[in-house]
Amino acid sequence: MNVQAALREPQPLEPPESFAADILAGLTAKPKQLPPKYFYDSIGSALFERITQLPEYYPTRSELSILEANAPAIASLFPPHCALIEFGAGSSRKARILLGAAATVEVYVPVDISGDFLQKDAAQLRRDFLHLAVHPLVADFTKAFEMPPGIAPLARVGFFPGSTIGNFEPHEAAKFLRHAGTMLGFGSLLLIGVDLIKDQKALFRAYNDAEGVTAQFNLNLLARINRELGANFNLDAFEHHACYNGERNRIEMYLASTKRQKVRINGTTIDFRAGETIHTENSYKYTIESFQALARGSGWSPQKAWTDGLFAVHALTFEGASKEGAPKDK
Ligand code: AVI
Repeated sequence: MNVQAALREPQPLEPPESFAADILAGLTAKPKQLPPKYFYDSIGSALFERITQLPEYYPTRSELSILEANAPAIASLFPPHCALIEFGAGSSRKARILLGAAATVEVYVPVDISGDFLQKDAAQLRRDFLHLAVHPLVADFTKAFEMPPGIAPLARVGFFPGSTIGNFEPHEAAKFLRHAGTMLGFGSLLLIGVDLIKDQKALFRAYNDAEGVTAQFNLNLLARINRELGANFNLDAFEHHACYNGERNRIEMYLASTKRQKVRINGTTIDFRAGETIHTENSYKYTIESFQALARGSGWSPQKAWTDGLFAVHALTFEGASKEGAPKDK
């Protein structure tokens, strides 16, 4: 599965009941909403891969070119004898740029919820980087997981590309950053890709591509519910909507019912009004400064940010518990 997203196919770590329960909870909530992590079954992951190649979807190209143009400067921040831990690895395309530039990385630990792709990719990496030990880990990287014992003596560098952090609500993003600090340890380095606030037309186009791939990606969520839960969504009676909310600095994605209709899921009937929406995703955008402020509040000290004006790659070092997160003095 060739995706960089963190919010991907929940199997095999999440039992199917939790998919059904989450879908029913979301569709009976007011207003209706569905968790974006369920976009990434194998069809959704392939559609996301196509999104990353669309002319309108600049983030992937921007991030790759920032990493390529600045690889030596980024690598100069890596400590000697270190392990590179990638959160939500998918394909190692971006990590390869770092691995090619940073000779001090001894172990690469890609962490992803989907094991198949990780194993295949690890075999190829071992052939391409002969000095490198590769320890793929199948885990939900938003929760605590056990690091491979072999990396205990090594310094840790975290890598979280793709602006996946933008799909978290800001409080969840802060929580993830604190968690990453705990997993990586005091003084560790984190490289994180974050999409920038920009011209609203460019943002609108990136989520409303002419070919309609983002619409297919969004609608695949309903198709997945039909496939896996035997539901009867009529995909022709729902439309993809994506708009930029300038007050909250986020793209919001919805599926809108084109008419009044009923849908059956697992023995439950869900009513839709004409025009009623299901909120499927937020994609938050930050300025360099607003992201650095979020990072500081989560215990990270900003070192440097590289940008092409559209996207930013931040280097942060972990300084420990932030004021909000720190245990109270007795
Ligand atoms: C994975 N994530 C960073 C993408 C984004 O841009 O928020 C997901 C996406 N949704 C629609 N297009 C791409």
